[in-house]
Amino acid sequence: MGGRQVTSWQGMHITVAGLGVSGVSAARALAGLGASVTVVDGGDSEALREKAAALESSTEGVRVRLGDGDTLPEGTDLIVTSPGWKPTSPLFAAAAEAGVDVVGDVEIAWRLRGRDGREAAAWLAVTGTNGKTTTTQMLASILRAAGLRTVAVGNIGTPIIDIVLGGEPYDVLAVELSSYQLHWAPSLRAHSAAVLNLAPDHLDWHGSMEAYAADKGRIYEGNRVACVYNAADKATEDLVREADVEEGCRAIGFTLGTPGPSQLGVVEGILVDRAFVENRQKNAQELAEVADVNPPAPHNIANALAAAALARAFGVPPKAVRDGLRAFRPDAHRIEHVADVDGVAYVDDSKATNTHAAEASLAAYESIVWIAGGLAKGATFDELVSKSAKRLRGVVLIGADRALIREALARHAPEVPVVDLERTDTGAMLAAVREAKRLAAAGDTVLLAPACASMDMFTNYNKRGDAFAEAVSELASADG
Ligand code: UMA
Repeated sequence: MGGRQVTSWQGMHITVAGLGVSGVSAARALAGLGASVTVVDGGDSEALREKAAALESSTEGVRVRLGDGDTLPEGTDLIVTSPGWKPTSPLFAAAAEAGVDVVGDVEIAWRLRGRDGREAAAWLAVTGTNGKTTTTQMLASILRAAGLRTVAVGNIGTPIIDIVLGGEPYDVLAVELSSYQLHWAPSLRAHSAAVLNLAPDHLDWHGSMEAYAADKGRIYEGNRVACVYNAADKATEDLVREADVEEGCRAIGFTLGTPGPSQLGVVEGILVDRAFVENRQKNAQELAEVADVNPPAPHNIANALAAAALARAFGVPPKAVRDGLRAFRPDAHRIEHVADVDGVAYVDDSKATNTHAAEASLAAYESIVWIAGGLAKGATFDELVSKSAKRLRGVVLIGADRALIREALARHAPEVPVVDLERTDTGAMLAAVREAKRLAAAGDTVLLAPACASMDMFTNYNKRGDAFAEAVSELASADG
């Protein structure tokens, strides 16, 4: 990847790989700058056809080719890829052969910033295997509390090109970046950045753990003020050490313990800053109380400390950290930690209404009592159950299509105890939580991740999640 810096897009022939969220955003922006854009996508569904027609008719200079994601369009000067495309894709092999560069939408956004003549907003960037969306949202909340014009963008779902070219003036952006996006953004140089943690993930895409870590580590390249790392995760600190940063850029750690100099940490229930204070050998600055973090679970306190470190690197005062953390509300019913009772965590992922979402939340815990079932909407459960079997301590089934899950469990996890409640009434949730509690041991997680829609029993998934939380609190107070 040569990293050729393009200054004029007029008349360039650009191939955009992927007609997803980032592909549509990139195609519109580049055509708007005068490029001639061909979007290619390996898919050819009805939905993609409709999307292609809408894009072609609304944007001059864009044409879409569906059903072939492998062949390089004639005359391509540059490929702008969506993050999901693997580096080993045949399209990129063809590009390499033809001497054509491949970059991602984040790289394009970086090159386009400040185009309107205004000073470009600074980028505070967040990556990590887990917690990056929450941390990015917390960071945006803190920056807003400081009176700054900001928005949370990137992997979080809002394509960053749209924000950079959108015309709205921002002081600073809270940017969530995935390892894929980092891979395709060679010239990105953030003001400051954080890697929250590093665990094996997306290895099929990156090829190896080393390649995955190296792509995550790119977030620190060229940082100007702070590289924020997790003191409990040495791999993140190693990435800081390996990064080539601007003169004077500091390594800032966060820890759930007492912070050393140049760290943020926790002392007697208080989040404290020993990095961005005068005389950090002796002084510490109180930022917020642990109780200001929503929810105050350990992994989330770590997220809050990382967000606070980035905000402080940008010069945000301590009070705004507290106010921003207080104002932050996690997305409801999305892997929401409801309570800890007798050493068992109760987690509401009622929003997991399909197997894909349920698989993601089941992957987040080691030993699980799983509450599942509802309306399957034609789904099958073999893959989900076989992938998750080793994590299951027990299963409680509710809802209309629970037999489908029960049969998949019998096939792929015959040794896991299953309680089939044979109920579809609203009150079944209390019985389900009671059964789950009975199956769980200290250290386990009781996880509501139904992999099904809720409408057989509840008005919607919000009501299902609320019923779960009420049942947990009822059982906890009955105990207490
Ligand atoms: N496609 C092909 N060939 C391929 C791969 C994909 O033709 O080899 C086509 C698909 O048919 C589809 C399109 O490309 O039409 C999808 O592209 P994409 O998978 O890159 O998805 P986008 O819709 O552009 O969304 C991407 C991010 N997706 C991924 O990284 C997989 C979104 O992150 C992000 O919100 C969005 O850009 C805006 O920046 C999602 C995600 O799952 C949330 N991220 C992963 C994660 O968080 O773990 C990294």
